[in-house]
Amino acid sequence: SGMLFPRESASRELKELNGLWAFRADKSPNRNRGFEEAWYKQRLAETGPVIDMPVPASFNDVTQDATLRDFTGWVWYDREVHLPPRWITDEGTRLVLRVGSAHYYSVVWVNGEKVVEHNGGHLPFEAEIGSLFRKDPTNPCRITVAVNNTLTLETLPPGTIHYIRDRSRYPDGFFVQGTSFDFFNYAGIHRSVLLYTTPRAYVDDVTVVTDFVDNTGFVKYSVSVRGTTSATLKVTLMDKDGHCVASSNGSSGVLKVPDVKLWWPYLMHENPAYLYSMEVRCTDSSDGGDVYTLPVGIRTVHVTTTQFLINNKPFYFHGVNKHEDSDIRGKGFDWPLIVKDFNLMKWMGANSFRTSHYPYAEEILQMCDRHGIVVIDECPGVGIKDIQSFGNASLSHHLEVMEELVRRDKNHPSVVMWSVANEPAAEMPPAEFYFQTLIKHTKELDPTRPVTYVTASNFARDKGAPFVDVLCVNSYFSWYHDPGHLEVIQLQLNTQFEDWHEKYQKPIIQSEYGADTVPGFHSDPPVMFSEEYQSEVLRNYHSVFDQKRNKYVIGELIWNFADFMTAQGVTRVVGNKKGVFTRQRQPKASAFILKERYWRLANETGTL
Ligand code: E9O
Repeated sequence: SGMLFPRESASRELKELNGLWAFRADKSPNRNRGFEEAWYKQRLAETGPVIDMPVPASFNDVTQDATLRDFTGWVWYDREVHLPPRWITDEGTRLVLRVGSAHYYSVVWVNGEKVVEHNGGHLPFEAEIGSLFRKDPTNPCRITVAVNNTLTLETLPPGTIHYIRDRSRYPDGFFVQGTSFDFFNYAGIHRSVLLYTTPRAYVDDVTVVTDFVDNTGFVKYSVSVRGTTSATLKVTLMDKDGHCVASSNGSSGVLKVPDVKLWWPYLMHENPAYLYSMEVRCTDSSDGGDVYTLPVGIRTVHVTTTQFLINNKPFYFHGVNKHEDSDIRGKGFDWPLIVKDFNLMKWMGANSFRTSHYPYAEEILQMCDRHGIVVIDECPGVGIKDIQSFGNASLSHHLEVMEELVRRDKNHPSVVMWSVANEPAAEMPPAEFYFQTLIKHTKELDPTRPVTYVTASNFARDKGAPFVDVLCVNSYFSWYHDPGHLEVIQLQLNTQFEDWHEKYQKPIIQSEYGADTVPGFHSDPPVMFSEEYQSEVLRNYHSVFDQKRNKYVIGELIWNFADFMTAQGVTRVVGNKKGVFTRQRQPKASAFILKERYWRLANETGTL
């Protein structure tokens, strides 16, 4: 089935269940008491002590409980909802419960009955729940969600659990959740939980693929309808003013758009991010029919051996890598934070970002569609370092995650490329079959977008690079290698580009570079962790980008947009400090360097 973003319409109602839920972490020795005692069968508050927990939010940073901050295992949420009676009594209404994301493994019950389970922390899942109420319309609706943040070598991202049984040195039950990725494993219900209705016969999925020739745009669409065999479909494409520009009947077809206004990245065109609305209306004899409206941007993406083309014009990525991360809410969805981040990206002239290292909230991609910011959409394949994570169980889960990701994000004009992983151990022998299979599968799911993964592996030993469309390379010259030696950067970066280019003849994005910087640390001459050092690292990288960017280097994405939380460790001082903004979104000196550079690049390469 599809996973259309829930939207209200003449035929669809929606009720957000955000706010305070009851919450209880299962701290029993085997972390399994909640299942043994079937906590889902009653109100959570009847099973033992509960606390208030905001949804959406990570649970880690909102309490004063140190054991909850670093908790690994099952946590339980519940709340009751009052359903509008007509949602229950009207046989023609279909009622769906949807979770935008919960990290990592979730089980959901409604009034004690299990309705859905989901494996994976960054993508939505839903269940039809109307039938549970039809028997007894007086039922209240109690929703229970159990979420487990344990990571294993078969999850994405992978992790390991180490039990330490030395009772002379460690307390009873001591274990460590290990990870090999560099961000804090925030957990909980991270995105909106909501209920929505559709008619019995409903629009289940819509797929659009766009193209243009001269002044004519083409929107190839296909629609799947469920709950009926006799529906008639009407598809109408409207411009910004609501005027119909094309229409069609039938579950698939091509809409021809005269005088097309293309979707352009901002900074590349004076009228960027143009969105049409595609109204899909299905009418069934038995009820009033369903209406779903999808924003559609008409644009094309192509990759040559040296260029990344959007609407056949070369596009240069000057942007950032981000995280979903902030004080207190952790990875929880937060509109003020999102709007602030977009304002900062525009302030600095960033035209693109990578969703390092997992799929971001759909609302963020919708912002990108509307603002003309280009996205490399990355799946949670980060920290794949252990050979076991290249095994069959991992691969088949990874294929499923790509299916879920493409299903969710396929219609966003802002999404121009899929990234299937970040810095995997791509030199290991099984990496070849793994990435060949994964990339082939992704291209079958979506033949219209290029596919990459981000490598930190050596060009000579990388086993997955032959299969990508664009090489995305991370490097940290003068930081992890030759720390303190700014003078090696230009030589080593030149060599890096030439090596990869010579071997593969593919366009290259510098997908990470940067330096940890404690805001307010100053030093001249520059030393590591000072604002001056970060600025110098950037200047040195930039001078090489400038030599290569009209050749085959097609982009530069700073690591990172903002400081972010990580696991505790001796190389991290309250998190990773490679942000050009602090975690509170205030600029370091480097932010001004990027701002100047990105606006200069926009003026040179765009139409401004
Ligand atoms: C992935 C990102 O999530 N790339 C990392 C970033 C970092 O700041 C991290 O936050 O550490 C860099 C990978 C560095 C690999 C080189 C290791 C060399 C050890 C000598």
